[in-house]
Amino acid sequence: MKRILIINGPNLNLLGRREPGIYGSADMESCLAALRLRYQGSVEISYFQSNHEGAIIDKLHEVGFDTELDGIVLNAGAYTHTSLAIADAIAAIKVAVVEVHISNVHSREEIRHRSMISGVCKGVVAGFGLDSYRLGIEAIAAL
Ligand code: CA2
Repeated sequence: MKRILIINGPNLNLLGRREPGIYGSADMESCLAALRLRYQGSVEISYFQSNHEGAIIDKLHEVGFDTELDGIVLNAGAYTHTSLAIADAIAAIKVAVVEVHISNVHSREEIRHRSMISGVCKGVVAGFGLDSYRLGIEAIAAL
C-alpha cells in the first residue's frame, strides 16, 4: 500500500463553485472520492487544504520526515508563483513533492509562468484539469 498526501493551497476550497471555465465544475470532494475509489487497496490518499502560507509550511514539516509517506501532491495555488518560504520547506523535507496545477499555467498570464517551487519538486504536472492530481499520484507511485 502506498501512502500519498494531497495538499491544496489558497482558494482551491472554491473548486466547483467559481470559475468553471478555468478550473472545471467538479469539486475537490468528488475528485477525492473518485481517486480513493480508483486506488482502493493500493494507494491511501489523505488531504489537506489551507488558505494560509504558514499552515502549508507547517503541514510540510509535520509530514515531511514520515518514512511511511511515499509522496506529496502539492497544488500550492498562487503561492506557487510567490513563495520562497514554501520552496525552502520543500527543499528541507525528505518526502518527495510533485507540483500540480489544474490549469496550464504556461498558457495563462506571464506571472503564472514562473514557479518558485518547481526546482525543488520531483516534477510538475499542469493543464489536465482535476486529472492532474491523478497524474501526480501516478508519478509518485512510479518513483
Ligand atoms: O491551475 C492551478 O491549479 C493553479 O495552481 C490554481 C491557482 C492559480 O493561482 C495558479 O496560477 C494555478 C488558483 C486557485 C484558485 O482556485 C479557484 C478555484 C475555483 C474558483 C476560484 C478559484
